[in-house]
Amino acid sequence: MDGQETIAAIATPPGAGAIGIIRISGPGTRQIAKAMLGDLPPPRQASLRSFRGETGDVLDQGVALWFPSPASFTGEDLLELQGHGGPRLLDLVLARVLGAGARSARPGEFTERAFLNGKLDLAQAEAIADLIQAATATQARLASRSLQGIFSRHVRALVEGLTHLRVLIEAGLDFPDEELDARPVEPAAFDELIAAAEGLLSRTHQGELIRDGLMVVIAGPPNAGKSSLLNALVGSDAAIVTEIPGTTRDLLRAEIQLDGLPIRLVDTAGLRAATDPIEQEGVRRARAEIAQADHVILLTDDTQSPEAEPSIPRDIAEALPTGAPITLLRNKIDRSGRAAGVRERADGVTEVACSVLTGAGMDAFRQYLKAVAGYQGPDSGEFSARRRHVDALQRALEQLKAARDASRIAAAPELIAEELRQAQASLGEITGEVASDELLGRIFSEFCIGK
Ligand SMILES: Nc1nc2c(ncn2[C@@H]2O[C@H](COP(=O)(O)OP(=O)(O)O)[C@@H](O)[C@H]2O)c(=O)[nH]1
Ligand SMILES: [Mg+2]
Repeated sequence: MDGQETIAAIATPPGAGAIGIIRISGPGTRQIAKAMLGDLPPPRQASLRSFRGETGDVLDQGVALWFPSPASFTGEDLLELQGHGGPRLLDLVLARVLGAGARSARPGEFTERAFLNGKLDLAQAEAIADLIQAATATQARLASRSLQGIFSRHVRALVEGLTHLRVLIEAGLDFPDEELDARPVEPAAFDELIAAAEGLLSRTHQGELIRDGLMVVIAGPPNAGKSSLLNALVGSDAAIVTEIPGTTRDLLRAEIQLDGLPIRLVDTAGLRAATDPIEQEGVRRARAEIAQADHVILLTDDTQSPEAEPSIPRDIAEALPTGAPITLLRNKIDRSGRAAGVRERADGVTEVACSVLTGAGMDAFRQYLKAVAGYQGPDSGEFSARRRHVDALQRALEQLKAARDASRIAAAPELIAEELRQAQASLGEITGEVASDELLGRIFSEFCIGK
């Protein structure tokens, strides 16, 4: 990362538009502005200017916005040239800016500089990308709240409580002989913090669910009604349905929303010992999808074995990521005569009885899908969050609990202090106080150019 270079990019989307914006940031911006505009426009005011080429020819005319450091998005000197939105014209103006000493910005580089200059924290920077990529109104609303710093404030409040505890414990380390400070911190002092972390984890999980949704894989033997289920959930004939077993060979993907919860559905080839090489490949791909699923729906044809309690095949259970549930769906109850509904069996397997064809039991199944994911509805989200935030909070929570356990057995204060230090570092990963170059690279490379 070289903050000394001046960067430039077209900030508006590719293609023709009413307005095209070029952004320039860095120490050379002042010079470039003078060269192209003739003078430095008054700060933070829209100024009509001609954008001039190297020989003084007018390339375009438009609004120039000059934001001297530090009061700019990046914290550096920043210039925005708002001209006409013709792609060739914009290329021409950008080439002129690059010729005057800037280099092309990498994706997300403006936001990365804003982060490195302390204009926003890492969770806020991520919220910018989420805001731009939001596919639903709820996603956009929650990303905007994260960008405002609502999520970060919750994390900071937790860090504050943690710091307070650390001070108490580390004071005991530094002044072991003083009566007052040597008194061990009561385990109950941890409880409030742990409860706060648990509450935040649950809300962060909601935010992550609304942003990322779930991947639900539909599996089971040929002809059980898997493709029919996908069609019913999507509400259109996306997949081919026939009475011929082995119809589906390719994976079929569809995205749906249940009450604001995004779900990526995958319909797979029926799992059986296929002899046809095409179908074999389909079965192999079905298994590969199962290994990445958040939830597997295993269909059975209830007319085939209405009396039996079908079991979950071992290979499927083992292929599934840890923690991802499998649900057994007894389909075609319109012909088997079973009552629709969801029930938990004595062996812990959840069974859903329904008819994809008639729709009996399908509403209960939809409700069930949301409940298993822990989704509390579109109004439950408070801010947007990502998987890495959930992971970091989970780690911080475990470390907090470890600290409490250590204090319960009156362990050495050094041990307790170390657990708390680690919990604080985990929380610091969310806001970016603790972040590797690799993590930053991964986050900012997802941005679009010019942001
Ligand atoms: N009676 C009845 N037939 C169904 C139901 N669901 C699917 N089918 C039929 O079962 C056959 C196989 O369905 P399909 O979705 O292609 O199964 P897949 O091989 O698992 O994808 C088709 O003829 C469907 O019309 C149901 O709930 N009741
Ligand atoms: Mg099928």
